[in-house]
Amino acid sequence: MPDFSVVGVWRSCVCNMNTFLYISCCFIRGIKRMSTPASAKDRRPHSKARCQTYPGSSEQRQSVPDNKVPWCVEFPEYDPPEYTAPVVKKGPVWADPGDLGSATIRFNKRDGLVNRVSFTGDYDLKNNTPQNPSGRTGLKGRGLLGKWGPNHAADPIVTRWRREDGEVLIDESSKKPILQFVAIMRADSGEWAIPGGMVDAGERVSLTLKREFGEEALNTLQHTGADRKILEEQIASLFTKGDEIYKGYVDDPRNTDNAWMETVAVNFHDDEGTGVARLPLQAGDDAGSVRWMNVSSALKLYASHEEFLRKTAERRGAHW
Ligand code: RP5
Repeated sequence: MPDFSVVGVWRSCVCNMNTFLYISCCFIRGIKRMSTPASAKDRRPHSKARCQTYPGSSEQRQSVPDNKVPWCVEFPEYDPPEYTAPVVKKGPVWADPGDLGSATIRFNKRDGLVNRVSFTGDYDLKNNTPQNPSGRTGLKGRGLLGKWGPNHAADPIVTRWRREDGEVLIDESSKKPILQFVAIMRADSGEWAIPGGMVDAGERVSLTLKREFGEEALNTLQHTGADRKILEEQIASLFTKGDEIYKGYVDDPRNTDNAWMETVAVNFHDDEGTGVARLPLQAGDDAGSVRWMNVSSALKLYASHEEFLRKTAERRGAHW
């Protein structure tokens, strides 16, 4: 029997209001997602960002089922542990202060030299703490990431055609030419990856792309004089023209509920195979190894890098 008392009517209003807010939350997030770049639209729920054991530690994430990843889906038992790696807690120059209460950080803005704007649109703040735009990760804090909110990186995808005796090789099944890209083995996880890196404070992305490629794949830091000049000229010439492949959130295992990776991935293609394609690769900086790797759906790479290579193959009309 309906309760028409003042309390009853009030309860019913609050209850309906909650339902209304819940539906609105999902609807608004849906609209927000629809207005983000196409590259971010077709993403599945992040999975590497929910890896059980946090990288470089023994910290365990709370398990988050696929359907509970979006913040707008209720998950009353959600109470993830908090973890910030000791190296970040020490407060190196690239890290934010740990205590957000006293810090004056301008989230969703360019904050001095630090870019705190997300490619996914404005992210939510809860108690002045950024909320991962891709949803729950099973861990609070910053983990290994220095910045609260987005941590910006750049990924140079350097490609050439696979050739034998000067002829471009065609894959027998797809009848499409085979693309190769410069891959590095990450020293931290041992996984193969694009030689990307973090955008330094105030640095232009175009410079990060060149710098990271030079340091990790050609070991430019260890070269001096004329040698280094030649390498830098070759890189500069290839990197004058690139095709943007992806811009947005990265499903990185270091992500947390409050800190995550975003990147701009750009393809630099040596079509004739006469420039960077011929340079001797040499692993440097935080790369354990480097090599030209065939591009195909068999690739198993770090974070979202397989996805970036799939898009590159599509753009170049190459075998996948
Ligand atoms: C990934 O982490 C990005 O796509 C980029 O490749 C990389 C940047 O981090 P570091 O290599 O500098 O650790 O999310």
